Amino acid sequence: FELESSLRGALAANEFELYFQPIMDIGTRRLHAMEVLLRWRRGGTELITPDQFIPIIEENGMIVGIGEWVIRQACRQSMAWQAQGMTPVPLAVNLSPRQFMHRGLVDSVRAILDETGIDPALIEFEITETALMQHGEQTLEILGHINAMGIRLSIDDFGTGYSSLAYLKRFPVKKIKIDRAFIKDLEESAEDRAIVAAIIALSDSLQLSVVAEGVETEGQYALLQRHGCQYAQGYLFSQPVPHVTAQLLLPRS
Ligand code: G
Ligand code: G
Ligand code: G
Ligand code: MN
Ligand code: NA
Repeated sequence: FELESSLRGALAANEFELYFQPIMDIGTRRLHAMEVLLRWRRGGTELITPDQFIPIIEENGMIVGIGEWVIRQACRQSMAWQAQGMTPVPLAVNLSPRQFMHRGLVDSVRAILDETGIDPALIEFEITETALMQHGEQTLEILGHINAMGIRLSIDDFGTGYSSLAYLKRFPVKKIKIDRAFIKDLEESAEDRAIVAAIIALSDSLQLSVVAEGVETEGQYALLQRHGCQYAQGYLFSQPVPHVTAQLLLPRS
């Protein structure tokens, strides 16, 4: 409750910050994209992670305004890096279910693209399987609009919900992110290896790209490479960071 009341003024007080976590191309070990992760600098000092406040703002509806700020800020940041001569990489922004289902989403995204002038190919939205499965037809319509704008969609936390890859083919989705629960014990668990191998194989045949989340060890990385996984994200490469250097954004090829 105390958090909720201090959240009310947080946007106006400019207390939110974006962190960025690299998503690496496994084949080349180069940067492929970055996930945008929201942080709250409460009262200008204490750093609060999203698991502590996203559920609150998702419940009270503040996610809509804050989420719009995240999208706008990510677009502005990308344009600022480009103005500094850095090679842009796509930024993946998380959308929570309520944000995704909000009627104004498509219009506000369109306005942000116009206002910032960003190439929509440099923005991706991550949504969870659960959000996708909740509302059939309306979901398909919203995804269609987003896709038509040129923004790519990926499925976050894949494997934790109840969807199947075959079902996902109904949606204009290009990428899935295997939940870190399946990566954590990859080296010890033949079962997890079999699950991950199956997800990768089926994704390949459906022409979906695959990101493994929560990659923390070279052993996991080697296994993923051996199974033909394209992309990896995790502490092995970097934690989410507040400042992105030119070094990180080196040209990709
Ligand atoms: O950053 P961290 O690793 O603590 O993220 C925890 C959770 O918060 C993840 O599930 C992530 O998807 C979610 N999250 C992080 N940033 C945002 C954001 O900007 N918007 C939404 N809706 N969720 C976010
Ligand atoms: O041997 P292991 O328990 O890691 O096997 C787990 C699963 O991963 C099995 O389905 C196996 O066929 C698959 N697998 C193991 N090694 C490879 C590999 O080098 N390439 C591919 N594509 N699959 C592998
Ligand atoms: O649910 P989503 O995938 O959007 O959230 C990403 C979350 O995973 C963030 O909270 C981020 O800090 C966390 N994360 C990223 N890489 C790793 C990792 O290698 N290990 C663990 N344990 N968490 C990670
Ligand atoms: Mn995510
Ligand atoms: Na995830």
